[in-house]
Amino acid sequence: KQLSVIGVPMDLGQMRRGVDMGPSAIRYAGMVERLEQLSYTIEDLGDIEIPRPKHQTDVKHDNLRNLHEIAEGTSRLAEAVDQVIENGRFPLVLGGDHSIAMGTLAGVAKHYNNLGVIWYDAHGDLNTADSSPSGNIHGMPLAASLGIGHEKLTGIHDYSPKIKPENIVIIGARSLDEGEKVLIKEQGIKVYTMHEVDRMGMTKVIDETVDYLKDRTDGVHLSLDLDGLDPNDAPGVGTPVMGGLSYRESHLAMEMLHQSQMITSAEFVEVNPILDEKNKTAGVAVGLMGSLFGETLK
Ligand code: DIR
Ligand code: MN
Ligand code: MN
Ligand code: MN
Repeated sequence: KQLSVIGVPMDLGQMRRGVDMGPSAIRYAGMVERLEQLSYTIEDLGDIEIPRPKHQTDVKHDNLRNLHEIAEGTSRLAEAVDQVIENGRFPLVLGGDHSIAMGTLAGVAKHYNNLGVIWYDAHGDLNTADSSPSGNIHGMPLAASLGIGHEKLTGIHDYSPKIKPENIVIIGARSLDEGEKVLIKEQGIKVYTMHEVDRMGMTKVIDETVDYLKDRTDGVHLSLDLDGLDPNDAPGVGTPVMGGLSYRESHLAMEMLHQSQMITSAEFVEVNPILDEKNKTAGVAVGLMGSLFGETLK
C-alpha cells in the first residue's frame, strides 16, 4: 500500500504554543522507518504552510480565535488531501491541533458518499462559537464538518456538510461541554465515553464500532487526538484529561481496526513536544500507527 504523509504545523486552534512542532516530533520519533518495515511505500509531502496570525496578541473574532488563518490553512490541507486520494494513495496527516481535521475531512469526504469517522478523543470537538467556553477552534472541527457553525469553517473546500451524524463514532470522551451533549442527543451521534469503555472493554467497543460503520459507510477516517489517551501515557498534549484510554487499550483498538481493513484515511493530532517528556507522546503516536498499519506482536 502507498501512504502519503502530510504535516500540518498548526497551533492556532488553541492557546498552548508548541503543537505546531507535532509533525516534526512524530517524524523524529521514527515514523517513516517504522512504517517502511511493514513494507509500505511512503512519500512525505512535507508540511502545509500555515499563515501567521496578523497580530501577535490574541485575535478573537466573535469567539472564533484565529478564524481566518485557520480557514486558510485548513483549505490548503483539504486541497493536498484531495490530491492524495485522487492519486489513489492513503492520506496520513500529522498535527498540529485538532482544528486541522476540518481540512482533512474536507479533502477526504468528497471522495465518498458516506464517509464514516472514528473520533478518538477525550473531547467531542462539537462546539460552535455559541457553545464554546474557550473560543478555541480545535474544539469545533466535528461540528463544522457536520455543517454546524460559522460558514468560514463549514464551507472549507466549497461544500457542506462533509459528514453525516449517523456515520460518526466518538471513543474515549470524558470532557463534554453542555452544548456538545445537546448536539450529541439532537444529532444521534454514537459515543463511547470512558464509562462505556470501562464497562464493555475496548474489544466490544471496537467490535460494535466496526459492525455499526460496516454497512452504512463506504470509507472510514480515523481522527486520533492523543489526548484520548491517559495523560500518563501521552503527557505531551495541550488539554490533558485524567482517566483516559490506556496505552494498551489504544494499541488493541488500532490492531482491531487494522484487522477490519476499514480505515481509508487517518490523522494523529495534538502532539505537543514542548509539553512532552522526551518525545514520549510522539513515540506513542508512531507506535499506534504501527499497530494501525499491521504490526503484530509475534
Ligand atoms: C473544550 C476543549 N471542549 C473547548 N476542547 C478540546 O475548548 O471547546 N479539544 N481540548 O480537543
Ligand atoms: Mn484575523
Ligand atoms: Mn480533539
Ligand atoms: Mn481532545
